[in-house]
Amino acid sequence: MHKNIISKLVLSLALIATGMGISVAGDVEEKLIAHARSAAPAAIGAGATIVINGKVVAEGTNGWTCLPEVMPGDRAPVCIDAVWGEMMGALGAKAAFSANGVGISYMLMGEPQGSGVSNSDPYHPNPSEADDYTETGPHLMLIVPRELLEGMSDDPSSGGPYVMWGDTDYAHIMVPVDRGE
Ligand SMILES: [Cu+2]
Repeated sequence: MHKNIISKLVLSLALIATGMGISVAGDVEEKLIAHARSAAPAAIGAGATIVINGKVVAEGTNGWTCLPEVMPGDRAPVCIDAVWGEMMGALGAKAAFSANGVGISYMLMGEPQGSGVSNSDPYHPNPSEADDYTETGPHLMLIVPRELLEGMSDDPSSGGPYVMWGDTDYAHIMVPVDRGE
């Protein structure tokens, strides 16, 4: 029991360290890596580069990148391709972005409860209070050239694909999927 408390303490300290951008201990890092890879189908996750706190902790071979969380602290794992990498970089820097081609990302684990976003405003100061707060289960996300978004629903409750952040440079299509379990 004593040992258990200590290992819990070590774990929480390591998680605090993660939030501060400090390298994490080995077994915690392994868990975060597995958590990151779980966002995509196994074949993609296995070959992906893993980035934790902006640092590459495992080099991949297939051009995909998996992260243990999208926004700091949300615990929502995501695997992205190069176009998504560019878009997320622009999103983080509040910089302009326009898609020349298709970008694909996977969030097959969905988002932990309470970690959703405003469907219109990526920078909403308090997303859970937003009128258009949305939380999505397992899904894919597609970036396409803007003109292809025309006429597509932006209603997250439609049950089908919908546009997220449609009036921003970071517009993308959310595609709810079933994990088939
Ligand atoms: Cu989205």
